[in-house]
Amino acid sequence: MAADLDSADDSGAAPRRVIAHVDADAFYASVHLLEDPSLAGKPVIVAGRGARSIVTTANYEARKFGIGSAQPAARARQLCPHGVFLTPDFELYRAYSRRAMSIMRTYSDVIEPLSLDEAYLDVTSVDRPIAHVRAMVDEIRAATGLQYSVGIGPNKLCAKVLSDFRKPAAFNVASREQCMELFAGASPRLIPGIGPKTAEQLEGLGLTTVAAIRDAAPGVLEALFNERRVAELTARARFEHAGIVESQRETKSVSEETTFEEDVTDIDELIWRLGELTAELCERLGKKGLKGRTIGIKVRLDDWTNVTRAKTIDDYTGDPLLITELASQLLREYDPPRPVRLLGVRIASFEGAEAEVAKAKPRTPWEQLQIPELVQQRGEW
Ligand code: TTP
Ligand code: MG
Repeated sequence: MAADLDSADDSGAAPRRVIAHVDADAFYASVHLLEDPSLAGKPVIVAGRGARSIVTTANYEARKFGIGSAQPAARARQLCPHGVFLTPDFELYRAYSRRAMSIMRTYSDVIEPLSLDEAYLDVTSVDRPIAHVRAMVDEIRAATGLQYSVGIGPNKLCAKVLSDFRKPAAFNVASREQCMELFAGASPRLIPGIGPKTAEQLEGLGLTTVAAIRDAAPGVLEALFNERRVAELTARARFEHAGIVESQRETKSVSEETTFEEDVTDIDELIWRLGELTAELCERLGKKGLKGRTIGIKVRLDDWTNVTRAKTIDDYTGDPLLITELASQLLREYDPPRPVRLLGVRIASFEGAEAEVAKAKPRTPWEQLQIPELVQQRGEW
């Protein structure tokens, strides 16, 4: 059965793997519920306070009212006036995330956190990977109260899609072939790497399901996409993915941005705000021990035009005064022609970045690992 996991395995093109993707259920909302048990059973919505704020997440009680991430908070209030609306508390989320991730690290050395509540783990080298991951989420639940949904498959793509299937408290294990079968009729939007724009283009071609992309007649996809993209889309529809779990993700850039309550036109005010953002940015840089030499700004105008400008200097810096000065120069040079809705500052090209990548390279020799029977455990779900 193990040989069925991935056709690429049979050809020897890709090493055999067992990848898990774990994602906390209604993460921010769950944290608030754990901190305040009196919220149990109530619809809880986490959103900012400002007029333009959006919903970051809502618990499953609130989702029954049609509330979801990225919805305007005002709309959520209409949909669920009796809901409990809370403002985000990132310190608290980070604390829960740290505890959960530190338990994960005791279960696998090869772990790639994607966000506070989400990570890939490579459990190829474990004897009984399914039981292992089950024990891990049980331990996290016992220690923190957080419930994670789990997907386990032969690659990151399968694992990711599986963890999102039948949430909350999902625990899905499937081979690549089973994923193809399971999600054949699903919208292409389900597949990471197929965004709303691509999905619309695919719909224009009459391809409204994952299976339709996989089975598209030769030339159909080529009408809209270049050769490389066609190969990528077809591979994704077949749940093929060669990416490895990157246990040490390199920080490529650090940025801070803010959306104003009211659009700002005055350049001096913008520069003052840039100074504030840079101070926060430098604090984060300091904590990470990073210095960079590319400084950039991001400006979103009131008509949603997005503009970025960047400049690379000779020496690495983490100095807020210097960074503010360079960012201000970029802003003055651009001279926003319309009121500004969002302003951001970014730093990249970090000192020692190349050395960090080199250090991250040596990984478990996948080729030597034996995969236990994954598919046979199907009875678990
Ligand atoms: P998700 O894992 O996408 O969502 P979730 O954990 O709230 O719910 P699910 O049960 O479907 O996994 O995101 C994790 C957290 O990231 C989420 O709790 C809040 C935050 N977030 C935002 O701030 N904005 C967003 O648009 C999304 C999707 C998430
Ligand atoms: Mg989540």
